[in-house]
Amino acid sequence: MKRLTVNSLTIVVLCFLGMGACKPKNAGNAVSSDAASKAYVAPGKYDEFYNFVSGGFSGQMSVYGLPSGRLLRVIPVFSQDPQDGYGYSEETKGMLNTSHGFIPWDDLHHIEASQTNGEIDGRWTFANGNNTPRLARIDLKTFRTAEILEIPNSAGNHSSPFITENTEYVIAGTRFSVPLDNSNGDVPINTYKKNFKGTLSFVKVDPKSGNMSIAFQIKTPGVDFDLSHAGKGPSHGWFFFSCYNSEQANTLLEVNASQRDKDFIMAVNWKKIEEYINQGKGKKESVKYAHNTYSDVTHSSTSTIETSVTTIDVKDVPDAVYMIPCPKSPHGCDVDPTGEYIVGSGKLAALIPVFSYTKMLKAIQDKTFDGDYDGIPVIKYEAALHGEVQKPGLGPLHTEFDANGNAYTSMFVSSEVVKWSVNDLKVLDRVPTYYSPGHLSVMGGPTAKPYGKYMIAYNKITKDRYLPTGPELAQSAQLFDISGDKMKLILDFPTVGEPHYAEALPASLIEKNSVKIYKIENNANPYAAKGEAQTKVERKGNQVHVYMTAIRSHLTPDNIEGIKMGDEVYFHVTNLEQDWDVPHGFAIKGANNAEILIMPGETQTYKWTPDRVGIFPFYCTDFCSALHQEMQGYARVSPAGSSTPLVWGTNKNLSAPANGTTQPGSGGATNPVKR
Ligand code: RUQ
Ligand code: CUA
Repeated sequence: MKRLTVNSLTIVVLCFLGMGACKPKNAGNAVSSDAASKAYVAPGKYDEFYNFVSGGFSGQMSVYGLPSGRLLRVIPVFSQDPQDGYGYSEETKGMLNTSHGFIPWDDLHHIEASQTNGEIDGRWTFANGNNTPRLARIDLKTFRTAEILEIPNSAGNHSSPFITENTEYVIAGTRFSVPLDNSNGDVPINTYKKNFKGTLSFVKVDPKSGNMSIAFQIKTPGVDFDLSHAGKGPSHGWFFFSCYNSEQANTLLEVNASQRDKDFIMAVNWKKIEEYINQGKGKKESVKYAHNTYSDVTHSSTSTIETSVTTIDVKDVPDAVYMIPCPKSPHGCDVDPTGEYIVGSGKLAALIPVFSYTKMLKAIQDKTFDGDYDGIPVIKYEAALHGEVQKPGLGPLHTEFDANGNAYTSMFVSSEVVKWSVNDLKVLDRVPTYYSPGHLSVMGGPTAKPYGKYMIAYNKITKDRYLPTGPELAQSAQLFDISGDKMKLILDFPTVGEPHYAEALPASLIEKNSVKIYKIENNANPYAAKGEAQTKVERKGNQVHVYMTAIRSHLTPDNIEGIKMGDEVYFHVTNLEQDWDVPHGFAIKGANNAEILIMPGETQTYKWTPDRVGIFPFYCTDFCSALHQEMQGYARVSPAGSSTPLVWGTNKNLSAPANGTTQPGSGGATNPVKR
């Protein structure tokens, strides 16, 4: 038995270290036409589900209809997006502000949909920024990023943004332990064990507005937190975090953090910690982190630098935190729909341990401990264990659940998805995937009420599957019908970015809440022109502010003179349309900027610093009407110090034709435009 384990582990390690992924023989199985018809959604019909998929190193979130696999939209979150000017317009730049300044990129790994009573409620999705630790909230009424919160005392926000069953908290567990922000960080790296700490941030979500705030951070020993899930039902009040590097290595982790036979799942009784915090046991620490929100009324972001956070040391919360041993570098940490079973997936393990919440509680009560880890009681492995799934495959990563008591685990090394029964831990079915699956997503899989029906695997490597695109190949998604006993491949398609986690929402939850326009009368952007009569151009020192409007099919003003070298020009463009789906865009020649896209009733600002004298055409970038190509204009840039007066207008002669002199720039009155 022992020997077998060692052998399989050797294979696992070899696959991991040297060979990359093992490709199963029949992975290339064709999708039968019968199966493929299950993925067919007629033109004009909505998909039943929409899968919100992390973009990984693209920093964005993509939304695919399922079962069709049609890409619906890419939602910009942590990266600038030239498609709609997110992070380029003056109003949205603040969303990407951090304590390090403006950061136009992050690595988005996980998606979590807001829940009420353990069920998806269709209000928000959350996302983690892995590199410069951040949490984002996306408003599903607009498919826009509404809020980004930086996480202090953290580095690599990987164990995130998992939530509790009523969205009380969204979690941010640090991947890298580091010296905390207000300690002396100028220490030798090999003092890791002494100076490096982990943190688990519990971020409160306002039930009405969704606004996030850090309630408290738990300071932990210097392990790496990988993933987590909240308890639900009976285990509501607990959170479970997988951690690796319990060796506390600071170099060559692939070897040095793979020494111990078991790492841990950390079980955190957050209800109890709330009590400690309410009793004043927390400590205020000064830190610096950005909190950015976006308003649909001012159509602007506000970025605030927060300066304090409440921390509590794991040593000061007796009876609230326990360690459960979990074999070999656990990755996924998943809780079944009943809330009773906690599945730990050891990347280097040849079995899947399933823990029982009830047994864990009993072990705590009976103090069935196996010593402690840095002062945290370690529960005896067998005492918390419901059982092990034997020979599930190699390299288990993530597990999701259907509504019938089945679990689905992705196997990175043996490149397959394995279906097993949560009750008796028997393997029921296995299907090959094309190369190595990372996460998988069952519809409603992490909730208390899974919808089941489909499971989608997001694969890391796709050699031979798609048309070669040079050295880097497209990532792959594979959709399986799981309505029967056997999983059936019904579709595969390439994806954008590098998908990790994904969560699916029924179309019906999204459709009913969708915003169609922003009411122009509610527009509180300080630079809004709520009608052509309010358009104007103002000089303030070297700043030129253009209050511009857009309506089919002209911009007002569309002729502007009097801009000079050395000026910064701000085009504040208000879209006057009040019809659904009529955005206008704006761009000007030579601007070091992306376009901006302005929704009906909204104002967005485009900054341009002219670099030479001349005439600069600008135009609407969105094909908005039959006369969209006519939606254009000119800006004239004169030398610094020249006497060209500031004049503007649409359908108005700016220069006096008789003597060729320019009229004084007194007004932005626009001659009536015939439509
Ligand atoms: S991860 S492939 Cu960043 Cu969620 Cu597991
Ligand atoms: Cu407005 Cu094209």
